[in-house]
Amino acid sequence: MVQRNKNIARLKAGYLFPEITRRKNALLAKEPGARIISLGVGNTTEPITPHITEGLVAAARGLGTKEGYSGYGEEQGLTALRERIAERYYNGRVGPEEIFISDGAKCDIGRLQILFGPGARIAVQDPSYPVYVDGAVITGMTGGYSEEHGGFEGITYLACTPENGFFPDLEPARNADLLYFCSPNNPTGAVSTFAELKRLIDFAKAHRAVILFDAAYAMYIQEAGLPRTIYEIEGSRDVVIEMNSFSKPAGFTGVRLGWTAVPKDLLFEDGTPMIRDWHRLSTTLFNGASNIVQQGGLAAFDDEGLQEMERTVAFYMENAAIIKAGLDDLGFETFGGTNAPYIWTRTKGKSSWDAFEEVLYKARVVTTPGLGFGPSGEGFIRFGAFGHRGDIEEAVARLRKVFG
Ligand code: PGU
Repeated sequence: MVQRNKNIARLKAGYLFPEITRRKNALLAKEPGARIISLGVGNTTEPITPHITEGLVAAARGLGTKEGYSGYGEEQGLTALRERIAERYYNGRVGPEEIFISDGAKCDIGRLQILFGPGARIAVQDPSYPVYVDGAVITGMTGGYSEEHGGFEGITYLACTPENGFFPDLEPARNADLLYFCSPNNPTGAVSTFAELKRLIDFAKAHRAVILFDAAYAMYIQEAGLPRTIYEIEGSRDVVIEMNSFSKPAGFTGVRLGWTAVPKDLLFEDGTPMIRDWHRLSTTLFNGASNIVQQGGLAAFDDEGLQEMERTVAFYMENAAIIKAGLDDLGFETFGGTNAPYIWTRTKGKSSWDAFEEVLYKARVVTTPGLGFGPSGEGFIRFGAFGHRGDIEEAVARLRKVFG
């Protein structure tokens, strides 16, 4: 018989978000009519805006014509799209030849683990998006799960708490090869400042590590004076790979489009440019994002598209403000929600799964338990700001009834 992949067997339980759906369905099985509002998984809800939709539709229609048809695309993605991202997003700090278009940030996080292989030692912010840790386990970078360590052996968890302003003490990551960092952060909603990212970069250089920077929520930053890409920090080009996504600003969670920037200055120990291996890997294991979708991305990055994305983000950020104000009124201690679509909420002493169950069963609102993001997530739950306005208002009204 075929042996089970021992790395996959090491994963503790199911992936966090399907587990939440399972618990929601358990309630629905008991009470088939229950009207549950989901503020759990960060899934967009609003229609794609008109100009971006038109980009998708025109591309799809074009495929049905002789002139508009195209097959396999350019290896790194549509040149026009890479040029537009280089110019309009990076202001030339990254060149089009350093951008790789993909089917989303999650998929690239997975492929990046393969780039570095099972020998790499990783450090993550704790709490963090579960794919960094689960992906590392699947790739064979870790040992088993240890209750004592509060996580997987071989992974360095860098606690991000209200007490340290959600910026970790980096020292424990001294021996790490890869530092996963996410800002604006999922799940805490914290945004790193220029000074903090400079510290991170200096640390990575001093210890010869690479930063894998997840900027999936960068377009949610509202305040001026905060870095929107880590490449705004000087000296970052030889130490950071940045991932980004159209999911949250353009509503492409189901459409699927993202990119990864790999500057030419990044080198492996033996002098090989990382971009060379990344090109080899991604052209071998991936055949490009859909040509239809890439045209949608191109529309998203022209003047009209950028304005539409700003309006979409503004809508979800109003949701965030409503949720945050509601929770604050009820005496919950909240973090985030001002530059990120997540409100990280202290559970007043309850365990995060107990708080999750309480909010689910009493208010019929789905959240995400903090522990699902790592050991330092215990004692918190995450509220996502994605939802129709009526549902957001209804959710807050229910929380008032239960906790008021
Ligand atoms: N990076 C971060 C930090 C994310 O929070 C998410 C989505 C992604 C990447 C994925 O981006 P794609 O471009 O759409 O692949 N996080 C959501 C959805 C859950 C999931 O499993 O992806 C969340 O609720 O945390």
